[in-house]
Amino acid sequence: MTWHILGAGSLGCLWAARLAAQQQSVHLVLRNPDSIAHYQQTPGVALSDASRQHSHHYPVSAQLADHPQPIHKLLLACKAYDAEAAIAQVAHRLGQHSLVILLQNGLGSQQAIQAQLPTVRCIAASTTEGAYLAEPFHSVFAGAGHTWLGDLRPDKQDVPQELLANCQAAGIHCSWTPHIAEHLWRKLAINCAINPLTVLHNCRNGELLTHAPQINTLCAELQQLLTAAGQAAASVDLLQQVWTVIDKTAANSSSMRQDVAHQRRTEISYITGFACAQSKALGCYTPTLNTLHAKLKATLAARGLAST
Ligand code: NAD
Ligand code: KPL
Repeated sequence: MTWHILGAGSLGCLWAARLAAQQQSVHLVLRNPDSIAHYQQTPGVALSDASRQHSHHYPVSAQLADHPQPIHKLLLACKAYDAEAAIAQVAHRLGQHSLVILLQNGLGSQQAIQAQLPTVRCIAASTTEGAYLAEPFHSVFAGAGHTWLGDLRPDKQDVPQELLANCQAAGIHCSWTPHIAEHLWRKLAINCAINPLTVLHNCRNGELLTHAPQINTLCAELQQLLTAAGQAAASVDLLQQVWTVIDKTAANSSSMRQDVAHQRRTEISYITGFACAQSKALGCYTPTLNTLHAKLKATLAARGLAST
């Protein structure tokens, strides 16, 4: 079955290249005719390994959102803040047998899209893979990882075997989980504990060791929040997990710090923004988290970046 990939950035091109390498039929859905024209000047989607010594091009076709072809399998690979608008552009091409994989970080966009498409099966993904763009349509696979896939609706748990087989055949390490919400909330909490502080202290992940008391307080509040949100399982050993991630990624800049360094919009509304909104709605006491979010917004605004 044909894949459509909406969002031809780092992860969208990474997926497109790997699927195309296995002769799976893939179409990129690009923003506008200029983007199509730009893409047509290239030899196709390019994929390099982390060393950038080996690159391959894949002549994947490209189309616009208003193309008449129905979409059966869609990978939505844009940023969380673009997701609702992007899906709205192709909603008329989706049917009740379509599958949509939502690759967005954080939380909030996935639920909004499932509400926007009540009859379409939306599968949320949580990935530890890492990629960046060397240039437009050229993805560098910077970090191998694993992708968890699962349905946000508890009543829809039949495993989409063909989809998983397609991904695995393309070398995409992935597994199905009936507990995707738990994965997403845990990743959200880890992102809340690490990413904003790396921006506020302008430091690499490992340097957060010098801010241990703040991280410990933050994790205690996040644990309370996860429990109040019905995600107690995601809160187990959160502090230990945060320190493990900090240790394993000590030399890295968090994705949020990289966004700020490149003057790109962050996904703050879907990370600390979502956590603070949930905390308020659930009546949790999370003063450290709230202050962190407010400081982050002020820092972004001072740098001329969107604070939503
Ligand atoms: P990206 O910015 O590299 O790519 C997103 C692409 O979507 C851009 O090319 C953008 O132009 C396109 N897009 C947005 N709206 C569109 C529309 N309406 N029509 C067509 N194209 C549209 O982003 P990314 O790094 O690939 O990340 C995608 C998501 O995956 C994010 O939520 C990110 O946090 C998450 N994620 C990324 C990585 C990574 O290593 N890159 C790792 C884990 C999670
Ligand atoms: O996921 C991450 C990110 O940079 O977005 C890490 C740093 C691994 C955890 O917050």
